[in-house]
Amino acid sequence: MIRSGMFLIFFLSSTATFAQGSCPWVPTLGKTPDEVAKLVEEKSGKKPTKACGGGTDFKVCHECSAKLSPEQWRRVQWMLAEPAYRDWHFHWHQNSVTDARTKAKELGKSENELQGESFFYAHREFYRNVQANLAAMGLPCISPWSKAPATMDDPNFETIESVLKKQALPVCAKLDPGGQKLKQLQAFENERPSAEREVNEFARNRMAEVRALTSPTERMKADRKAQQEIADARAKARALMTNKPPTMTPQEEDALRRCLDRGAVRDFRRSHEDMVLHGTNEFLAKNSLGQLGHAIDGSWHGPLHNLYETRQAPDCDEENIAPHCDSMGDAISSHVNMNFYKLHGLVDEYAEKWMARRGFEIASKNCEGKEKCFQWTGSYVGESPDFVNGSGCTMVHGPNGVVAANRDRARPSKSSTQPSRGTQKTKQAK
Ligand SMILES: [Cu+2]
Repeated sequence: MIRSGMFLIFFLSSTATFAQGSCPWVPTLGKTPDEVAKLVEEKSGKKPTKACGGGTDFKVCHECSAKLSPEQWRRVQWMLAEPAYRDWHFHWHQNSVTDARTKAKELGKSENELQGESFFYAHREFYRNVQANLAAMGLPCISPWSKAPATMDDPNFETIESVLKKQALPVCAKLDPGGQKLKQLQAFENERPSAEREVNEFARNRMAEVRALTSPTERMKADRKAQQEIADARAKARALMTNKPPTMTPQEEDALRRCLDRGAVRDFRRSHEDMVLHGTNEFLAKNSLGQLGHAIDGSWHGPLHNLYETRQAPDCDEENIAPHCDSMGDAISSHVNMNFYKLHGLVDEYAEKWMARRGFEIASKNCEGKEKCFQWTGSYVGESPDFVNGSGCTMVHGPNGVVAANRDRARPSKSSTQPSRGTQKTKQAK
């Protein structure tokens, strides 16, 4: 069911100024960098000379900006919010693994490697399409986060820090005005998993011994003894930890713990080590591009999405396709969010670094006759919208806001084998 609000928008379509062939978006998928640059020049009247992040593939911009105003961003959001665009990104995540599996069998290659390459490849296409469309409208392109923070507290990674600050709930500030206790508790929580792993293993072994006993009385006695030993081991492990929890009453600790229960921050802190590791020369030398992509996709990429996840507006259900439905936590909406491009631009920096180390200057699906060219093997992009006058062009923004045009095209057809999208909440696939 389409929400009544959406009906209103679609009825407006009969009065919209949209006409066949007047789709404002520049289609970039599968085009060479020169072809994209030419399209940008035609629309904007200026030859693009800059790449904002990424390599030569991205030389489609006039200028780069760390941040666009919400109004500027909204202009390209109309394209990204198109139902067919949402489906494109969503189904890419749904289908890229299957595609890699099929291709791996055909080529006798590793599935993970092909998937990892496609992860870079497809996101490059998403990224480039946004950059080109911003430039075509005469707007600056969005610069990615340029490097991984050396530590979680690296001042160069201000955006992360500002998110952390924003996420500190007011109630936490009240409980712990200087934030010291929270920091202590956080350090303690970060150290705890490794300490607990050992105790858990000890507990597992001890309980296996108990279960192996056949006499019920002996088993009961042994169980009591084992429980005590496990409790002692837990207390000992806590005592050996470098970071201690702050001294406070159990109630206070409980309340403070709730402040810490910002899962996204915690997860990102845990995966931050990988973020640094994946950029080291040793890691880049040892792994193929596909392995690198697969490693990033499976470690810090997801937590970084979650870190920037904002609560989806209450009216953003499965049917609401409006541009403000741009939560970073779901593949149906994350690509509508500006931070997605900052994040995937950063992901792409790793691919660039990998290529540079090996002397590649360009990457192409067809390197024939080209020098220093990395030939993509995993290059699954899924089904992109038709930007000329089809499924990628059902909404056009007018001077006073939304003009949604062409009612027939507003919902792309979905095959019954495809999962319902809005209900998918994938933690890694975004
Ligand atoms: Cu992502």
